[in-house]
Amino acid sequence: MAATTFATFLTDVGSFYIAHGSVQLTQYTGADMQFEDRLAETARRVEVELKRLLLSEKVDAAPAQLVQAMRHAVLGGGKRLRPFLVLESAALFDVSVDQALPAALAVELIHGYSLVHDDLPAMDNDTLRRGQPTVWTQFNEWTAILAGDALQSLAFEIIADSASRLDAAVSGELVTQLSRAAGVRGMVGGQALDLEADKLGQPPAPDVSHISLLQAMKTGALIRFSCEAGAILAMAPAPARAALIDYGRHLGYAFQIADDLLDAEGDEQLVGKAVAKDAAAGKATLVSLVGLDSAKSELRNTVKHAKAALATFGERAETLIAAAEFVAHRDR
Ligand code: GRG
Repeated sequence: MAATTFATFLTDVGSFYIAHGSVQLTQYTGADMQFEDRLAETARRVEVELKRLLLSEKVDAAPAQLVQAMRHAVLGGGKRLRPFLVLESAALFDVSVDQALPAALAVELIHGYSLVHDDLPAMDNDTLRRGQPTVWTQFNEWTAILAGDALQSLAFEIIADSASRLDAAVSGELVTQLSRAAGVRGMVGGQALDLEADKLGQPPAPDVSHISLLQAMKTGALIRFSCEAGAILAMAPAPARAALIDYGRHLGYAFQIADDLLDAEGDEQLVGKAVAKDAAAGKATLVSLVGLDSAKSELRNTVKHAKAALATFGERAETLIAAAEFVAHRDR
């Protein structure tokens, strides 16, 4: 089925699928689909599945405003890059979309929760996210805190609850690695380092290695997990898993440099959130520490390393190679 036809098909069946939850998603059809079409197709699939999840029995006895806030947080926006990486890394080993979906949705739920909490007044105090009011501005602070909490729990529930699709050892390993990536040694720890620097002025003079560590934890860990997930799902041999971890680390770093560049040079309308915040807040980023030109050169180098890590997969990795270019050159 061609990409555009499939898009129309998904839109048409969306409400049926949400209501009945019984339409099977088709597999990717070929390597000829352009990268951005492929990413957009995954975004549509993820949207349909997240809608279904947030109408399912898993939330149906929950307070209505809490569920509305969860829906506001995760539906109707976002590039869905992390689920895309899960599905594409899984595709390297011929793991089906059906098997990879719980991990793909789980990582997007964790990402959604992190954005809701990051936007809170106590953290980044943002009012705009994905071109929409942030959850705390649309609802209130306590609803935003609870919606984030609930999204995080739901993420782990859907992996743990996927016994019909996944081997128990696989779901156990996914839960272990996702919780590590999201927790104190990963995203939450990185956010703590970021807030310490921002609000307490610690360390007093952050250097490149401190910023790189902070970013590898804060944004890199979830991206790295998304790339590793395919190898976990396939129970792939250690060298293949290590190659995906290496790719994921470099991709996460490239993503963050690109994010800093977007903050420094991006267009608020396109990015969908406030820009030029880092400089206004006097925040240390790679761009502020080494300057725009050196940051761009570091980005090119990092993309090169990310691509090189995939050499062992040959042509099968062409979509992940294109993902590295996309991450580096995105405008939103
Ligand atoms: C609150 C525990 C906790 C953690 C927050 C991820 C994060 C940690 C904060 C987000 C702050 C931020 C904007 C970081 C820059 C990188 C980033 C995560 C950008 C948003 O991710 P995209 O571009 O967003 O994938 P979409 O909207 O496409 O999903």
